Amino acid sequence: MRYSNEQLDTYARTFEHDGMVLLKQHFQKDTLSAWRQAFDGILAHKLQANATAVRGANRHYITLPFAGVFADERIFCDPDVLAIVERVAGEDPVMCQLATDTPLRGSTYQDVHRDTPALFDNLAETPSFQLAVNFPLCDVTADNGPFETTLGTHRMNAADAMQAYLAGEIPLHAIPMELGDVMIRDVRALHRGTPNNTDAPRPMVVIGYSRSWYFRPEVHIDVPRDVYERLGPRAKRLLRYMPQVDDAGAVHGGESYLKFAY
Ligand SMILES: O=C(O)CCC(=O)C(=O)O
Repeated sequence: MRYSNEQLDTYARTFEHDGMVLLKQHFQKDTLSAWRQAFDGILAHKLQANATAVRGANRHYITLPFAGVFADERIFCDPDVLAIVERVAGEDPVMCQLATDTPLRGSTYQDVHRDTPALFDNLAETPSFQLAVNFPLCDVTADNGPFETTLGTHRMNAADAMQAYLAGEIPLHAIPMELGDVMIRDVRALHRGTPNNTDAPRPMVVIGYSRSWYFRPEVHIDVPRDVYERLGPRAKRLLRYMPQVDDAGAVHGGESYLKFAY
């Protein structure tokens, strides 16, 4: 779907106010089903090898390979998503993360948290600089671990936001999602993962976009050189700071990547 400029402006205004927007039925379900099929193999392998980052009991953070179905410009260069990202986080953003969060049965409530500190301590919060674009690889219901978030805390001082949340002044909202829905959020908003009480994993993809000048040393995407060569100009530009690799582990540096690695 392509939104009009007016619709995109409305989404951007909602984002500024709430810290998130939900685009209903935005990505093709058959595309996401192919992601799910490929992800299930990765999940099984990573769980067996004990090779996930654990984000709470039975809750796994797993990066996706930038290859095959996952290196899909229709997803990470989606013009509507990028138009909203640019409206709220400035032109010429950087893509820096392609990963998944998956609670399994036995997962619990996470502590309410932000995903990044403020840019400047003790100052009123700045405009957005780090966004997560989330989309599930299944329907997300009350039973299988809906993401819960506060609204509006992305632009509050972190301590004030936590105090207001603990005082019961700012509620959490569960965000049910259908396969195909896309959430764009400012990662400073207070939020938490919730328990998956079903036997089916609940994978949620996270694509990270940052302001053009913002570098996140804790995440990166290894971009195979042959995959990179086949990408269009917009995709190459988004990935300009990501390392290009000839094979797993062989890093040859993306444009200007090394200059930030201090
Ligand atoms: O997967 C989720 O629902 C939330 C995960 C999360 O917020 C985190 O791990 O930081």
